[in-house]
Amino acid sequence: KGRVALVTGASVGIGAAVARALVQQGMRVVGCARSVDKIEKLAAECQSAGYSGTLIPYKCDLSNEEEILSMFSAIKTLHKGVDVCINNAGLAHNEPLLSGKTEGWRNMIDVNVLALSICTREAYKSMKERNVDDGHIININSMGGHRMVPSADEHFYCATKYAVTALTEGIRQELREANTHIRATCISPGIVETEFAFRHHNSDPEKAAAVYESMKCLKAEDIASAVTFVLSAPPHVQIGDVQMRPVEQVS
Ligand code: NJP
Repeated sequence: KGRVALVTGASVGIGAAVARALVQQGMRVVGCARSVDKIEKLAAECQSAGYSGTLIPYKCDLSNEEEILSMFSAIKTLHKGVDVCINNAGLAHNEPLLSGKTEGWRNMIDVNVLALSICTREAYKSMKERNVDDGHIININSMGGHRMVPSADEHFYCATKYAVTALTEGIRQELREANTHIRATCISPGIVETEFAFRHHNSDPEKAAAVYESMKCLKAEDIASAVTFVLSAPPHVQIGDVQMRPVEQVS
């Protein structure tokens, strides 16, 4: 309560659900994305619902480091700093390894890997300069960050999420070496019913329809519940990774 959380990719899907849940719990949430109008709408909804926290919309293209650094500097000026950083923004282009376009690969690395790393470094800097010892970095990973999906369209995306698995463990180790009690966790969902999942199967709409019809997918709110669970763990508990799939998902 009263803490400042940054949620990246807060305009739709999982990020919007996480932002809403944290505002409901009384946090001051800076929600960023390119479509800031959607975050403004969500902020108004949170206010009308009478939630005790606030949602502050911030327009930021996370593939641009200068925009990320300006955002952290604005957060420092207006809200003193960040106590919790939820690295949620992510994307998947269907670009196989043997035929995909470099541009699509680069975009996935920029947002899924580099933006997450830059935000983590800047959030840690902000926590350290204010002696925040109970901060938390939460990375929204994927089950694709733990096993390769047998679909050429998803191989590069999986590689970026394997990077998130390695980065989360590396961040945890560096935080310990720095002698802080700041924690690092990743949450690894299977299929979640969001625009991401629909877009991802665009290349084969029949396949998408079959997947969605055949199983009850996770909801964005399920991931938001995992985030609030992780944040509510007692200070001595380090949750490394929460893997969650729909019951009916096989791979
Ligand atoms: O995705 P989606 P989800 N700069 O597409 C933002 C992981 N995941 O909520 O800029 C700034 O609905 C974008 O905002 P905008 C997945 O890998 C998902 O499902 O306005 N923001 C939007 O808010 C990802 O890490 C599934 O377009 C940028 C958000 O990112 C996380 O969950 C399964 C941006 C994407 O919203 C959230 O995914 C899984 C940029 N350059 C893992 N580019 C699943 N849904 O099935 C994108 O295993 N964003």
